[in-house]
Formats: sequence, structure tokens, C-alpha cells
Amino acid sequence: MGILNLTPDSFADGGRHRGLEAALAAAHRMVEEGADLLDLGGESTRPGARPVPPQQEVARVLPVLRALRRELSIPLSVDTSEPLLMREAVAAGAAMINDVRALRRPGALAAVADSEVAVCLMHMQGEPANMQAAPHYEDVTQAVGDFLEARLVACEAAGVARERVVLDPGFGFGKRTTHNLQLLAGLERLRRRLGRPLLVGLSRKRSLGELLDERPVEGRLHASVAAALVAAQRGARLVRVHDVGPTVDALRIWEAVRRTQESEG
Ligand code: HH2
Repeated sequence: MGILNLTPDSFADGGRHRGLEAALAAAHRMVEEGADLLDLGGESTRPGARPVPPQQEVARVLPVLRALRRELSIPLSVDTSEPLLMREAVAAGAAMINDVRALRRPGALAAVADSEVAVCLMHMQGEPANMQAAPHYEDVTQAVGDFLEARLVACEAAGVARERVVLDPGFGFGKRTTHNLQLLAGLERLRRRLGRPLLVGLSRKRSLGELLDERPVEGRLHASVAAALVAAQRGARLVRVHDVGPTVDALRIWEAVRRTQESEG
């Protein structure tokens, strides 16, 4: 899953895709590099990010979504917690709603239930404005599993079949580096418990910088590729990344080894 942030303030690529032309060019590049789907976002959720008014979020995402629907054949996901944008995105042909708040905003569950699109439910402790203040867990993998299971049940009760749902532990969302490492180490356990495909987003995130002696965001490419590969090997079905080409290369090598291992029994 290639990330296409249409925001001025995203932590890794904010302001990079200003204007329709730049956004479309970035999308085409990611597809050429091997992305299987793209995730369009109109609001940054980095720690401390300010909320964006719904109409502004819609105005950032919708023209790009509409143009990409005409130009590309791969599925398009929209990263939003806002029911207004969810409904507009579905009407414009989005294949998935990716919600870091797991459809907890009033009206969000109904917006997805009234459609047939896929949905990604993510775990977050707190809100972007305060989530990194003092994250605390007894057992982070257990807590994230409990939350995601409860949201899966809420979805089903609202009429969203579990076959439509992808789940995401929410790396970096109200989690310290140790929590992120524990989640990654326990990903296989989480996958078996939840029984739904997992999406993992670690690309260029702060924890990777912290593990590399405070490496700034521009120097986290190799760590991001490694993290995506580790996540895939531990059962992630989708990896959400900024650097599509290098990630696809790494996954193809692993895939080749895996296929050889399978064919040799
Ligand atoms: N991470 C970000 C945004 N959306 N969605 C899912 N499902 N999982 C994630 O880990 C995730 C996400 C944050 O990354 P990015 O979009 O690059 O930054 P920003 O929120 O600053 O736009």
C-alpha cells in the first residue's frame, strides 16, 4: 500500500504533493514501482497534529481520488475518520476506508455499513494531539487485540461483515518504541487471535529513528524496508509505505525464497 498524503503537514511527506499534478505523478510513480493499492489522506495524524475541518479534508482528497479512479486500475483507499469524506469517497469509487480511529466517530460506522467497501480498523490510544504524552499498557499485544476484537464485533453489529475488515495494531499511535517492538514481536500471535488480515504501517516512523540513534526522517529508508519485511514475515498482509520501489524489491526476494521452500516441501 503506497501512501499518498495530500496534506501540508504530514510528518514524512507533508507538502510534497501540492496540487493535482504533483499528486497524480506521485501516484503513477508508486504504481510503476509495484504498489497494489494506494492510500489517500487529507489529514495528518502525526503526534500533535491539528484536526482539519471536514470540508477541507474532502476538498483535499476528492479531486485526486476522482482523477486516479479514471487513470488507474488498482484499488484506492482513503485514510479518514470523517463520515462525510467516507460517504463521498465511496460514491467516488474508493475500494477501502482506512480509519485510524476504527470508526468511532459518530456516523462513521453507519457510513461504512451503508456501503460495500473494505475497511481498515486501527488501534490508537488517545488522540493524535495527546497520544504520545504517556502511553501505558500492562500487555500491549493483549490490549490491542482486545480493542480490535471489540471493534470487529461493533462492526458486525452495525452490518459490516467481518470479511470486509482489515485490522491494524497502529504502530506509533499512543505507543513508545518498546510497545511497537512488542507488537511487532507478537504480530503472529495477534494475527492468529484475530483471524483477519493485518495491515502494518511503520514507514519512516519515529521509533525507527529512535532505534538508530535518533536518525532523522530522511534517513529511515533502509529501516523502513527492514520493518516492512519483518512485518510481512510475521503475518502482515498489507504494508503501508512511503518508499514503494525498495519495499517491493525486498518483498520479492522473500517471496522467491518462500516459494522455493514450499516447492521443496
Ligand atoms: N499511519 C499513519 C497514517 N495512517 N493508517 C493505518 N492504517 N496505519 C498506520 O500505521 C497509519 C495510518 C501515519 O503516517 P503518515 O500518513 O505518513 O503521516 P501523517 O499522519 O503525518 O500524514
